[in-house]
Amino acid sequence: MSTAGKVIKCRAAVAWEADKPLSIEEIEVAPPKAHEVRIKIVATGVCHTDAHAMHCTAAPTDRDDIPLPGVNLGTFPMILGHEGAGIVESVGEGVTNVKPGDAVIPLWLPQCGKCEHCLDPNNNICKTLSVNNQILGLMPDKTTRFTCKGKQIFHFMGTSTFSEYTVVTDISVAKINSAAPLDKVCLIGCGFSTGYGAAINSAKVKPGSTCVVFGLGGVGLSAVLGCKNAGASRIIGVDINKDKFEKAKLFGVTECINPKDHSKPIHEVLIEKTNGGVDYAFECIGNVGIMKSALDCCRLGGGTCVVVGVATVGTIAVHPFHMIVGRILKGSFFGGWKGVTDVPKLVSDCIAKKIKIDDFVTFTLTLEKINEAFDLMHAGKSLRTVLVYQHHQK
Ligand code: PAD
Ligand code: ZN
Ligand code: ZN
Repeated sequence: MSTAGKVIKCRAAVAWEADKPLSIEEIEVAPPKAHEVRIKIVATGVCHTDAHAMHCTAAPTDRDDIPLPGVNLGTFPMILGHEGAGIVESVGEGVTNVKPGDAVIPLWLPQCGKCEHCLDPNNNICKTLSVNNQILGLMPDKTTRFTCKGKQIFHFMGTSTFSEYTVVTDISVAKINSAAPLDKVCLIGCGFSTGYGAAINSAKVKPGSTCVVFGLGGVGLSAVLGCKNAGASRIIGVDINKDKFEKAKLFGVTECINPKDHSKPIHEVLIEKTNGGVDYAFECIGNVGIMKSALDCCRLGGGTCVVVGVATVGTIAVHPFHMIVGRILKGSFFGGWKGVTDVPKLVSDCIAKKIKIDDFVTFTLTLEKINEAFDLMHAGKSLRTVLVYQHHQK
């Protein structure tokens, strides 16, 4: 029996308040309104940005720091998750780009295709992100599609994939090849694309160059793969967890450094090792101190530091002379990809085995085990945990 136009009851992991484990609840998911799409989520990755959001106590409107566009940290109660893949269940009025049955990846960075940023081939930050109420955990009409125990539940990053069903806007959905393994390509929804694109699009790594990647988690190793595929000849991996090194080498890291093994600051170690500094440095941790180290180890006259990690506290203290001598400091949001047009291509590259996405999945769990996925992340044991939904309750 069709569920279109009806409220769907399903399970979701609800974050009721900060610093508490997520709780598995039965929720109600309202039908999609105009220009919205309801998706049956099949699988979702667990990204460190979800963990940041779980531990953020200040609501977006009370924050004294600059809010990250589209990322609603601290909007409790909410349903987290932004690295999912699923099948369109139904669509609202006026939706023409997808139809029920299509395989899709929800996008936390929309692509309206019409604004100046979308029309610029070098800009992926769609202007709608600043005005679509995603930062407030709401749909564009300022309401939510989720309720639980009579309470309104907020969305997260416009995707909320820690639910068996979710509702997104039609500019926040990429239609992908239905032959794709959804329990693997879900990682294209955030971590993989972010790191890989930071090297390919944001840094535009040149063949023969020397790169350093700080943080060898899912995002960092995706950056490593991007550097490797772009032809970098030396890729140095930096992490304080030495257990990350073996796997990092399989992805293309040519040498590993643990800052704990050195008495000198890490940027000095790197400048010495590379005879003057690296061509490209990627910060994939979210620590402002490491962002500074990443900039400091860049070579004079063009060494480029790309900030990828999300830092929820602090600022990068940069002496102007560091920039005058030609170092470049830049950021990367979703790896510079335009979701609607580029995500399907990345998925095709996975199907063609040009990208070995399976290598990033270290654990596969059910929705009930979601808190274990966060424990594995915090213990440094997982590259990515993917939750595969059972859909046995409706
Ligand atoms: P992860 O927890 O899997 O990996 C982080 C890695 O950093 C781990 O291996 C840690 O051991 C290592 N680490 C921690 N502290 C240090 C330190 N002081 N020195 C060296 N290594 C350290 O996280 P992830 O790969 O899922 O995400 C990494 C960051 O990227 C995180 O901040 C996340 O919020 C951010 C992110 N940004 C975007 C974007 O669009 N810019 C998208 C997705 C994720
Ligand atoms: Zn993410
Ligand atoms: Zn746009």
